[in-house]
Amino acid sequence: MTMMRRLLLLCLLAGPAFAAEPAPRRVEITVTADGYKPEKVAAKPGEKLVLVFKGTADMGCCDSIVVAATNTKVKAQNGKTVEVPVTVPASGAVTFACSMNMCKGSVGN
Ligand SMILES: [Cu+2]
Repeated sequence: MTMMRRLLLLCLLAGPAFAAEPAPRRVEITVTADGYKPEKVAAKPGEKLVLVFKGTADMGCCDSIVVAATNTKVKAQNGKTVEVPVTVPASGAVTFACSMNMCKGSVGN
């Protein structure tokens, strides 16, 4: 086996270990009739997160959550969580709101 081949083989074997991405940060957001808590989540441009919406007994219309950037609609339920993965854009933020656009929140800077 030549030196080149040996190096190539080593790279192929080591590759996947280096390519593995860290798990996205999980952020818990409590849904209340008063809005989303927290309603602003600080995150870096390009950062991947999982928004974990936690349902409560009194949510009003805030329970229907729309993430416009990914065209995602979810419904929060009392005592349960619903997860929405998001990626923060290079500039600005990912916003989410209830389907009536009354309760609002954002992830980014
Ligand atoms: Cu609403």
